[in-house]
Amino acid sequence: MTRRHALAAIALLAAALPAGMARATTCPLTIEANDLMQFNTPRLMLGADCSEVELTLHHVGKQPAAVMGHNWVLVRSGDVAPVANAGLRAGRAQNFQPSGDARIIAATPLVGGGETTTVRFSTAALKSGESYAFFCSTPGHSVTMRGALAISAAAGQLAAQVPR
Ligand SMILES: [Cu+2]
Repeated sequence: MTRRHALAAIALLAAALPAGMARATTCPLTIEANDLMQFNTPRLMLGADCSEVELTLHHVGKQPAAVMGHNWVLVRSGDVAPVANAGLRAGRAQNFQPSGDARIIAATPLVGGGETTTVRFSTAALKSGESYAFFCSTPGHSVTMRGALAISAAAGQLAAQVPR
C-alpha cells in the first residue's frame, strides 16, 4: 500500500467512528471551602465533551469537621432546598445526605479543615437545558455555600472554574 493509500484508509476509519464511540473524557473540577462557610466559586463549568467528572473538594480552613464540616452535593437547581431539608433529618452520621436519594446526582462526604475529598461521577444523567446546582448540606450552610454547575454547549472545552 502506498503512503497516500494508507493515509486515505486511516481517514476513512476515523470518519467511520460514530460520535458516540469517542473515548471517555474525564474532566477534573476543583473547589475550595473555608472556615467562613464559603466556596471559592459560585459557578463550575463543564465542557460538552466531559463524559465523566472528577470533582475535588478541598477544605482550606482549620476548623474540624464537627465544627465546620463541608461537603459538595450536586442536584437539579429546584432540589436544593428539599434535599438540604432531607439532609438535616439524615444527620451528621450520613454526611447530612439522605441515603439512597435519587435527587442526589453526586456528593462527597463531609471534610474538615485541611482535608480533601474527591467524587467521580458520570455526566450521563445530566441533560442539556436542565439547571444544576451544587451546595453544602451541613445545616444552614446552603444559604451561602451554593452555586451553579453549567454545561457548555461547546465541545472540546475543558472543565474550568470561574473565580468569585
Ligand atoms: Cu458547609
